Amino acid sequence: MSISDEARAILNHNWKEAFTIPTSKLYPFQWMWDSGFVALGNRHDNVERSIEEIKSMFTGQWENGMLPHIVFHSENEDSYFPNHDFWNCHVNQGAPVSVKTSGITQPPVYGFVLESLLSSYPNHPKVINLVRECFPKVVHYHQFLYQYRDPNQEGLFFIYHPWESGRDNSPIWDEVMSNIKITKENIPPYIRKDTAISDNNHRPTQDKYDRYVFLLELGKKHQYDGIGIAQESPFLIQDCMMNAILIRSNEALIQIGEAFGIDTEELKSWQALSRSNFESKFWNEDLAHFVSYDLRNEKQMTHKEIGGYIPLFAGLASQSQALSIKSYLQSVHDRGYYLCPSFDVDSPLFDSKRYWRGPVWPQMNWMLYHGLKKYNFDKLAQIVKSDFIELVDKLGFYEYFESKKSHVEKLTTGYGGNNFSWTASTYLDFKSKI
Ligand code: 9WN
Repeated sequence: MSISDEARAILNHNWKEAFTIPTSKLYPFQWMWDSGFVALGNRHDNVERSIEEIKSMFTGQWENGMLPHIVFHSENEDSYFPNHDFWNCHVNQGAPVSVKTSGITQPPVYGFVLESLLSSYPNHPKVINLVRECFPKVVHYHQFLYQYRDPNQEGLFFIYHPWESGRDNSPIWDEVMSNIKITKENIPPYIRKDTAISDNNHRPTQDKYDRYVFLLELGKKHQYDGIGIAQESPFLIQDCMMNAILIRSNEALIQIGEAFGIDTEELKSWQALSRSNFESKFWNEDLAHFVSYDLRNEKQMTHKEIGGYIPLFAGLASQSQALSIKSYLQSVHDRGYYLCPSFDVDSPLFDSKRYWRGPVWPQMNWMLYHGLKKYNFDKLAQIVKSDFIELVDKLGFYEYFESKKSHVEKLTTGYGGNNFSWTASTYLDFKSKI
């Protein structure tokens, strides 16, 4: 079996009739941004499956527009914590009744996912129908972010839980998370499931999990409604990557809307506001990097990390900003790392094997590759693509990978879950000619 055939077999195995799970046991439900990347990988061999995948995701959309980070289609699975009972989303009257969901969101990828499907299949009637059907739903989701998550009307939305960022255990959250005081009274008892399935040394620590639960409970207390959360949450971050992805998806929706004759005035005004504040909020001249912003403590979070390269994907970097990022990444490559480590390789907080603290992540390489291409950094883009392919060819379809080349030489597997959907789909997308 070729390696691409293995990728197809993984996607077949993880397909559960109408949606794809990231991997069995560790993540047995539909995750929001994972599904977007899976739809991109599936489009080459089975675009009908990509269509189903996206439709299934939107069955979880809330009345206020929120797209949740997990849709629990299969309620009997008990290998994941926190499950639907723990989230108890019915504290919010607008949570869907037909499916159970989580109460937080994830990176807003669906605008650019729809655009990518459409550019692969501009005349496919089912793709066109999907775009027509989902366009208003994605706009509604973006409206939710601007309405409920942007208290100062800056066009930049906040997150209140590291799980929303998709980069759950990144060191950028450490300072804010460590300031949350945990007592027996402020979190309910709970039992983790992940450490029984995946290596403890690769997963977030118990201290982190206590704080994840604390923030979940805070969301629940406010019916998962952004407005009360903005007043109380100690974790209130305008994440650079999340906002860059929102802007990239807005741009995709504007293009689609214009081609389909749909009114895009509201989208354009959101986009103008977001773009106008992005640089002043997120660019850090001393680091020559984009960084995130701690809205609760009103300061930039001065770390070099992978989310700071995603503005390239949205075309938000000036030529000189893009050049500094490029030369930094080139130096990381020259110093013996696979691109792209998820955190600053020179920081004492860097850990090349622990969840989001240094390893390479498939979907991040996908966005970075397209970002570098946008600025015509073709050689570096090629390295980002071929490093990922080399890691998979050598280590298999894992959730994430060791970033230090000298360590990879001694390894036979990647890290986290195996037979992972976004790894398989990114592999197929990178290998395709479209
Ligand atoms: C919480 C599914 C998800 C990804 C995230 C990744 C991890 C979950 C967890 O797995 O997060 O959402 O339990 O650790 O960090 O990016 O979407 O693959």
